[in-house]
Amino acid sequence: MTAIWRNTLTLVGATTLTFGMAHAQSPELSDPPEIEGEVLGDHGSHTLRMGIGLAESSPQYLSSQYFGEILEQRTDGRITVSVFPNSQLGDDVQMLEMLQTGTLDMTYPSSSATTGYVEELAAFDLPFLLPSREAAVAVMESDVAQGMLDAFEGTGLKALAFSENGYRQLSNSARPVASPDDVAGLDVRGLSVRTMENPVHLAIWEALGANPTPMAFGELFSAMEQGVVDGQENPWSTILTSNFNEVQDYGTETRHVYTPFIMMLSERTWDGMAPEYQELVQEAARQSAEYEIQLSAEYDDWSRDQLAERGMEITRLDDEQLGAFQDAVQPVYEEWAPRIGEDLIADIQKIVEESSN
Ligand code: TK8
Repeated sequence: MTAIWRNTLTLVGATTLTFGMAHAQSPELSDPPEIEGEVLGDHGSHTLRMGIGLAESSPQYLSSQYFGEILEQRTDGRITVSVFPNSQLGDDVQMLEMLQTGTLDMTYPSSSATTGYVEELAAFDLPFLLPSREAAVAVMESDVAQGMLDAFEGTGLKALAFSENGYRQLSNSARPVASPDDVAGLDVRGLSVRTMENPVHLAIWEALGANPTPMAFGELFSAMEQGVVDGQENPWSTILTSNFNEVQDYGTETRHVYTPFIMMLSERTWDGMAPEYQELVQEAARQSAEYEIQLSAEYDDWSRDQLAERGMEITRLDDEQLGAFQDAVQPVYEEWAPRIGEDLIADIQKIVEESSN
C-alpha cells in the first residue's frame, strides 16, 4: 500500500534548486515493512497528536508517519496519529512537559533532552562511547537500555523505544575545522557553538576550547543566520533536512557523540488506552523505530555528500586528527563517568565489545 505521505515526500522531496542545479531531496529510501496482523476489536478511539523537532523529509518524520499507518490500519482507523514537524509545537524540553500535563500525546526527543528524568541516559552523551552504528544499535536493543526506558515510569512519560538521531558532526560559519586548535582559535576567538541543553555536551565543547551556548533546536537556524552562534553539531541528515547549509559554510566529520531518539507517549494517554491498544502501540513503536534506524543509515553519508555538492566545505578527519579530538575530551569522561555510573558505562562497553565479535 503506497501511503499518501510517501507520495507527498516524492512530490516534496523530488528536487530543490541551488544556483539552478537540481538536488535530490532524499536518497533512495527503503519502503517500510508491510503492516501485518489482524484488525483489533473496538476498544474506543484515540486521535494522537505528536510533535517532533525535525522536518518532513527527515527519517524521524517518515518513521512517525509509518507508526501512525500501523495504528490506523490495525484499528480500522480508531487510532490515528497527526505528526507536527519542525518544532512547531515546541522544542524537546517543552514538548516533554506538554506530555506530562497531557496537552500533547507524543513527542520524539533526543535522549540528551531527557537526562533530567533518567540520569543514566547521559551515558549516551559521553564522547566517542559508541564506535559504530552496529554497536549503538546493540546497546539500544539491550536490557540495559530497556532499563532506562522503564525508569521513566512515574514521570508522566511512557518511553516506548529508542531510535537513531545519529552521529553528531560539527558545522560552523567561521572557518574550516580539522583540530581542537581550530575550534579554540589560536589567534582568533574560539567558535561559539550551540549545544543541546545538556551538561555533558556543554563540557565537551568547553574541553574543545569553544564557547558553548545551550539553546533549543527550534531557535537554532535563526541564531546561526543572525550570527548569534558560529556553529552547531548534529547528524548530517539533520543539517541537510533542516537546511543548515544555507547558513553554515563548513562541516567537520567529528562523529563525537551518537545520540538516540526516544519515542515518548504521555502516561495520561497510555493509561487511557485499553491493554490491547497499549500492546499494539508498543509494538508499532518498536517497528517504526527499527525502520527509522534503517532510514537514518540510508540518509547519513548521502546527506554529507549532498551538503558538499551544495557548497559546504566538509573536512573529514584522518586517524591522527580524530585522535586529537578524542584526547581533548578525555577529561569529560573523567569528570562524568563517576557521576553517570562506572558500572553502567562498563556494561555498555561490554555490549560494544560483544557487538564487534
Ligand atoms: C530535535 C532535536 C535535535 C537534537 C538537537 O527535536 O537538539 O540538536 O539533535 O535532533 O532532538
